[in-house]
Amino acid sequence: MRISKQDPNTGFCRDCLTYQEVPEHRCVHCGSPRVLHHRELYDLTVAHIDCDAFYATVEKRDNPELADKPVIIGGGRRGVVSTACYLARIHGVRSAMPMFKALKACPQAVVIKPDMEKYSRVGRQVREMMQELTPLVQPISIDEAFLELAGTEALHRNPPARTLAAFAKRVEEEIGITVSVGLSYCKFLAKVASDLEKPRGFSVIGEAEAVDFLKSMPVTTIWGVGKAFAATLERDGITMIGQLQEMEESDLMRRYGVIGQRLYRLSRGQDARQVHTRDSAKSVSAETTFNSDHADRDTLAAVLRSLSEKVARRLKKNDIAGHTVVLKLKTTDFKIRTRNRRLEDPTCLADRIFHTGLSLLERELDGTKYRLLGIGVSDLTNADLADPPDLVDTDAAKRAVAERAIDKVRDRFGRHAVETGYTFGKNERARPQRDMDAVDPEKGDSEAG
Ligand code: TTP
Ligand code: MG
Ligand code: MG
Repeated sequence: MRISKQDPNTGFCRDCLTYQEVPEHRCVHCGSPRVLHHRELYDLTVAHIDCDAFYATVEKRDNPELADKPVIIGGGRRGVVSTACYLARIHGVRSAMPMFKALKACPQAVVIKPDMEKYSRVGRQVREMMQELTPLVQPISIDEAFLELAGTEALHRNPPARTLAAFAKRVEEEIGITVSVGLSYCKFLAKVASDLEKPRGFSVIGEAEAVDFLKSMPVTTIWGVGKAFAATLERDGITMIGQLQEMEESDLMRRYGVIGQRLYRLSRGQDARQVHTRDSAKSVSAETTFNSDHADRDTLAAVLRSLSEKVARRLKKNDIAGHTVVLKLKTTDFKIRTRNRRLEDPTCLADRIFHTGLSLLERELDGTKYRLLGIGVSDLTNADLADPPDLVDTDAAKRAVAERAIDKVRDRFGRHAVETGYTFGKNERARPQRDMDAVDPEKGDSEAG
C-alpha cells in the first residue's frame, strides 16, 4: 500500500530535510552525511523513539562544562549506574553496573545523582511533542514511546519518515537533547531499529529485509528474551534468531508454551501488536474487610493471594496489565496505609501481583491489626507488553507458565477447579469481597521496583 507519492528512490537529508533524487552519500544541499535512503522509506508508519543516554544527556544540556567529559548518573541508595553518557560507555560503563566497577573502568568520570523530577519533566516535554505528530503515542518508559503515524501525511504534508526526522531535529533544537528513531512496519522491529545507530540514530527495517536481517541477530534481540531465558535457549543449543526461523511452530510451542509461539512469530518478523495509547488514570483492584481484625502473616497472605488472583483474572479478561502494584491496608482505628511499587514490566499475572504485594505487606507486619486488605494495579497498559518471558528469576518464569496453565483449566472447569497452597481452604475467613474498579489508588509511599 503506497501512502505517499514519493518515489522510493528519493531519499532525504536528516539535517536539512532536503529530498535527494540520487542516492548520493552526502546531502546535495548542506553536505551532511546523514542522508536516508530505503526502498520502503515512505511505506513504513510504525516508529519507536528513544532518548539517547537520557539522564546523562539532560545533565549535559544543563551544564555545558560536562560536554566533553564522561558522565555517569547514579549512586544513591543502591550504588548502581542508572546510565552513562556515550563517552563513558566507550570505557565500558553500562546501566545497572555497580558504581565501584564503573569508576574502576572510568576513574575520570563525573558522577551525578539522579534528579528524577527533572527527568520526568523533560520526558513529559518530549512526549507532548510526540503527541503533536499523532494521537497514537504509546509511552513505554520515561524516555521512549511507540508511535503509529499512518494517516498523518495530510496533516504534516510529509510522509511519516520525514515527519520523524523533523521531530528529532526539533527535539534537539527546542529541548536540547537527542533521540534515536526506529521506523518499521511493526512494533518489534521499530524497537530493534531505534537501537541500531544510537546516538542520534535513524534506522529503517523494511518488510522485504526483515527475515534476513533477523537471521544473524542473537536471540536476545527478541523482546522479552533476557539473560535468564536466553540461558534456557542456549542450553537447548539456540543462540541466533536464524535457528528459530528454521524451527516448526509446534516444536517451539511444545518446548516453551505460549512463549514459543511468540518466538516463532517474532523470529520471522511477524508482530501484529498495535500501537495503543496508555490509560494511566485507572486501576484495577479488589479488597476485603475482615470479620475480625488480623495481624498475622499467614492469614493476610492467604487473603492477599485470592485477591491477587481476582485482580489478575480481571486484567486478563480485559487484555490489560498494570505497571504499579498498590497494597492497601486499613488499621483497626480506620487509618489507611497504601504502599506502591512500580514493576520493571507491566503484569497481568496473579503471581507477580501477589509476590510484590506480599513484600510490601511484610514491612507492615509490626503487630498492627488490620480490618481491611486490598491489592490492585495501576498505570494500566495493553497486555501485549506484560510479563516478558524473562521474569526476574527463573522460578518466577516457571510460576508464570504454571499460572497460564491454571488459567486454561479454570476457563474450562471454573474458578475453583484449581486452588493454590496459599488460598486452599482459606477463602471463608473473609467477608465477601468488595471490588473497586477503575479507581485511582490513594497516593502512598512510592518506591522504585
Ligand atoms: P534507556 O533508554 O534504557 O537508556 P539510556 O536512555 O540511558 O541510553 P540509550 O541511549 O541506550 O537509550 O533508559 C532510559 C533512562 O532510564 C536512563 O537514562 C536511566 C534510566 N535507567 C536506569 O535508571 N537504570 C537502568 O538500568 C536503565 C537501563 C535505565
Ligand atoms: Mg534511552
Ligand atoms: Mg529507553
